[in-house]
Amino acid sequence: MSRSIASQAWDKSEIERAAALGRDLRAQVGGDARLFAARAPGRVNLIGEHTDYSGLPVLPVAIDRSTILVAASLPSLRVTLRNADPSYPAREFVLQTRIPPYPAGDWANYVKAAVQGVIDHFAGRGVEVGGMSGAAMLVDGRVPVAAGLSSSAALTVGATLALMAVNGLDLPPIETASMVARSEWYVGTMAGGMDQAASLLGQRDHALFIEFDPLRARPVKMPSDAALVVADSREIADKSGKVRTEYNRRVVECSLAARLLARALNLVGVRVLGDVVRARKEWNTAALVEALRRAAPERLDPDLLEASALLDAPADVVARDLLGEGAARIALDPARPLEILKRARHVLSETGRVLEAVRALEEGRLDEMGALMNQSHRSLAEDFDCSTARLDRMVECARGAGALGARLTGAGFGGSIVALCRPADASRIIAALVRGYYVPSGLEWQDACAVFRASPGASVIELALD
Ligand code: NG1
Repeated sequence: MSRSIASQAWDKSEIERAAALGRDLRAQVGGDARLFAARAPGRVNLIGEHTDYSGLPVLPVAIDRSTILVAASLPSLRVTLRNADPSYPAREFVLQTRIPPYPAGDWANYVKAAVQGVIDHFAGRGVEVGGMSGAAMLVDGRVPVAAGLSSSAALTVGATLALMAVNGLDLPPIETASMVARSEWYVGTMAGGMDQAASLLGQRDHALFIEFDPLRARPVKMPSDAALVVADSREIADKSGKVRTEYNRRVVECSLAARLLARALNLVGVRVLGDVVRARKEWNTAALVEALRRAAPERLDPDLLEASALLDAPADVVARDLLGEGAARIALDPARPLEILKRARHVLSETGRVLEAVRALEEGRLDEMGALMNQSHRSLAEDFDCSTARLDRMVECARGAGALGARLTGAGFGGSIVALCRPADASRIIAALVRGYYVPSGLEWQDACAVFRASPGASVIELALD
């Protein structure tokens, strides 16, 4: 097997996985078909958690765990989809202007999200959906699922690149990242775009300083004396259920905080906290939090009546702006008040930490980077209420064994932690997690806890099988 388009981003095992998928797909579609293989990594976020949907920066790395998706064009509008893991059932759907999703939780919705994104984007550039080719796709995902490592973004990015390749469509990576940034809205998560950008724009041995509105990314070299231990709590952070409700609630709380702050500061056109930060060149967390404290109670009723009075806007308009409309409208638990002050304090202080973290990494000040990660975890636990007792225990274990810093990574509510350490300390930290967390919890640890490396972003190649 060789690659007709050379790409140094793929490692040997990924090429082998693509070749195996390619042979299987060729048996399905016939020997003459052109085969394309997309490789899309997951990501681990070093710092900047729950800031992306406020339009504020993040600092993730693309990881050396990837999804490989092989595709061939079909002479129809059909998309057929199979997964190398038989627990994910085969699916088939048709390219059309509005693709109806499968019921919530279906794995193939991430592929539908990708396909819908490509259709919508290229419709604006004169590509009619009726003129596109469908595709036969075969997937092999090795990014741990529901672990806060963005297996969903890896699948969505892989499917996006594969569908574009079979249709001869191309975009610069930054534009592809903007296009797929909103794709998970299709599955009902109001996600911010970090995961897709990290998967597409990652660079070997670099973290990415990603900013939004407009999307841009700058690689930040990982110091050679730094290592990353990533450990999955095996507490399922499943975005199709309770975690999605919690996540979307945080999105609403943050955008309400932004609007209240904007009113207090006489700013117009504000949707998210990032708009406030961008409007105030000389901002600092303490001053903005104080302004919010003066402008509104710390928590507000979920019926939004009080919010509407404070914003001096009709309640139905406030509800539509914050919760969306129609089938996509977010339902808020009427018994739980919306936390405004705590959420804003996390997002604003986390933004400050991201900016300091970039400087600390660039200057090789790993102790400082570790301290910022520890502060981030605390803020996520205390102000954002998205840690769990198990994640807290793992973070403690890692720090106790010599990690320079450790924190939950991703949305939280389960999922993984990331620990920053000196390479020589990594095995001691893993051993401490095994002894202090996995064994007492009766959990398998072999595939759950490892040193991860920053890997290159997603790419697509044409396969030439022997
Ligand atoms: P994970 O951990 O992959 O579910 C989620 C969002 C990100 C970001 C983080 C929190 C999705 C698909 N991704 O990540 O955009 O908001 O939480 O920083 O929901």
